[in-house]
Amino acid sequence: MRLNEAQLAEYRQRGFLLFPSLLSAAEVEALRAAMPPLVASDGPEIRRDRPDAPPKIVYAVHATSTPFGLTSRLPRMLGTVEALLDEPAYVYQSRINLKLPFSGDSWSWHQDFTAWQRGDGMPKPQAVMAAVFLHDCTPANGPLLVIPGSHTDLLDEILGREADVQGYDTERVPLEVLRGLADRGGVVDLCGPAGTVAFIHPTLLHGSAMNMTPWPRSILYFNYNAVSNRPTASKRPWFMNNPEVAPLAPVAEDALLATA
Ligand SMILES: O=C(O)CCC(=O)C(=O)O
Repeated sequence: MRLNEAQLAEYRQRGFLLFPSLLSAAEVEALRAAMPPLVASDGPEIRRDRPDAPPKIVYAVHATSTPFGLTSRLPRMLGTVEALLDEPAYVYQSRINLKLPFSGDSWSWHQDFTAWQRGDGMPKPQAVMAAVFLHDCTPANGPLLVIPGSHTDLLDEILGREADVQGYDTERVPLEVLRGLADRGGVVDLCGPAGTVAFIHPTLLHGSAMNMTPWPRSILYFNYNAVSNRPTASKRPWFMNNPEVAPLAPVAEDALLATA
């Protein structure tokens, strides 16, 4: 997909672009139909709160499921990412976050790049997080929340003294830092019908609240990295830091539907 100058400028300024219904209802249906075997499987790439609890995160779906793998390579997805990065890309990490009815984790404010740099030695925030809504995202079911414009303020620099903090342990982000960024940029909930896709800068502050509805809220994430930006360390397993760093080749725009 081609992006025009206004869209590129918006991404640079606000740190995200939202495309309602970028995937059709039939394409979303094909992805949802591919979910049961993934959710029923077991192994380290499936995260649960307890051994008998339902999965809350399923990693590496681009590698373990053909429909999800094809989706990561649709020109609408990959072409948009490459336009934002201005270079070829690969999927560094993919996962489905299944926010369960009446529950689901809430995610405190964080930048994903912090974890990728500390966990895997990703050199630069030359990456894009693509969030594909597998269910409608509404204010009631714990949609992604973002602080527009916050990607230009690297929290690691603001919090230089906190360099030992790992992963998503961002609870200690001082409230005055968050308040300053939110006062400036506001807080926006990314809502839209299933099939909507948000392309998000990896240093944009984001989070989400719990799902207060009786229905699931699943979001599929493809975290694309520029091929020139491959991580320098591999402390984390393959499903978090994909060792296959060759540039992705696009498939036909109807490739996902052809599997249905
Ligand atoms: O899926 C969500 O609600 C939030 C996920 C998130 O913030 C993340 O994966 O970085």
